[in-house]
Amino acid sequence: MRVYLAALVALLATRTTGAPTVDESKDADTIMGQLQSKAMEALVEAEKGTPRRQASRCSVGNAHIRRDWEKLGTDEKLDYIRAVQCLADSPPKLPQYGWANKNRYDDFVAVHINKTTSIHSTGNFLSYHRFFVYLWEKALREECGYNGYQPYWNWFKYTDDLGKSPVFDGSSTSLGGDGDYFPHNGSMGGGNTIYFPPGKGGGCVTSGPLNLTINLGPITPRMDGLSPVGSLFEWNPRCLRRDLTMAASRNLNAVNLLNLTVGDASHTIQLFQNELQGARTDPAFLGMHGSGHFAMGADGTDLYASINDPAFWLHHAMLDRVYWAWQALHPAEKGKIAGGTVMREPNSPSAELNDLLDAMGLDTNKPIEDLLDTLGGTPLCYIYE
Ligand SMILES: [Cu+2]
Repeated sequence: MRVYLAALVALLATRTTGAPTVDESKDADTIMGQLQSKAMEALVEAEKGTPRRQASRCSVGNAHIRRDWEKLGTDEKLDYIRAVQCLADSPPKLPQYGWANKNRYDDFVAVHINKTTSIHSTGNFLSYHRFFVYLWEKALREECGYNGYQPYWNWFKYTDDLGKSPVFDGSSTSLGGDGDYFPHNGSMGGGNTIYFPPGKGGGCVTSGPLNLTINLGPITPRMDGLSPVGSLFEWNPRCLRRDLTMAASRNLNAVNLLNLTVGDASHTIQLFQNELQGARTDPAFLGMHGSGHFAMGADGTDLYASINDPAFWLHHAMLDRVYWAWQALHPAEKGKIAGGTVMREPNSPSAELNDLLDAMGLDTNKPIEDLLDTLGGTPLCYIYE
């Protein structure tokens, strides 16, 4: 009863002030934890007395839980890593397109490359990537026997030294460490407006348990010293490269998180998604999406083929976590979308809720509206912890 009352009081406070109250003096990780708790309270409250939810088989109580990589046990991390390697070692299932997709992981890479200009800076950016991470999680589980759910990279820790992050520390329970040293002149983000000096890597990832040969891309690498292939689906077998870049990871901070979730950029879906993607009128702002990609550096800077880096999935799960929390805390906006259908063409036709998200054979296509509720059961049923 006490818990219920506390939740109700918190919800009423949220409703009356119009924005959830968080202690803005705290660090980003603590603020995200507060937002996470308030999001859960709001979801529990919203479920009470909602006929659709009661009829649905999915509820907060039985939803799958996506967790911080750091919070997984050793066996859980090893199970995830094993399943990623399994997809990379399995034959492709989408041979029909004639792409250089040589394994099952490459199927996802090839679909992302193919869809790039219709899933970024568009009205389906958030829903498509949510769908995509779900399909990846499903493949890990159903095709490679992974027992858990998609973990996320908690951006807000180790921003000053990504090499200490359990995701990137190069240990046997990481997704590999920094790339080997490769002399270069840094990377350019934000449409060549933002300069990132070189880190200590830039070359092949040789540490950690994964043994990946990547086959597609790079298409638009932003790191000096990486050359694009001549065509989108050319076969270019090589190692995965990283250049852990703290000048980018430091954008993943409390000021930007607060702006997105309780501040000026939190009020509408359009403001929220533009801020998340760095589509401000200020071109020198990268947003959290781009900041995470440039923090990985090297292959991670390639809008088309950054998915070759297995940290892509943990980064996009974290983006989805922020979106999920924002949705729970902005009930009037959570079912809306905003934006066009072609990248960098604001005058392209508007995205609509019944537009199909094209999985290109990875799964059946789904309308955007089916992906807006992670507890909707169509097909999603998960929460973040
Ligand atoms: Cu993408």
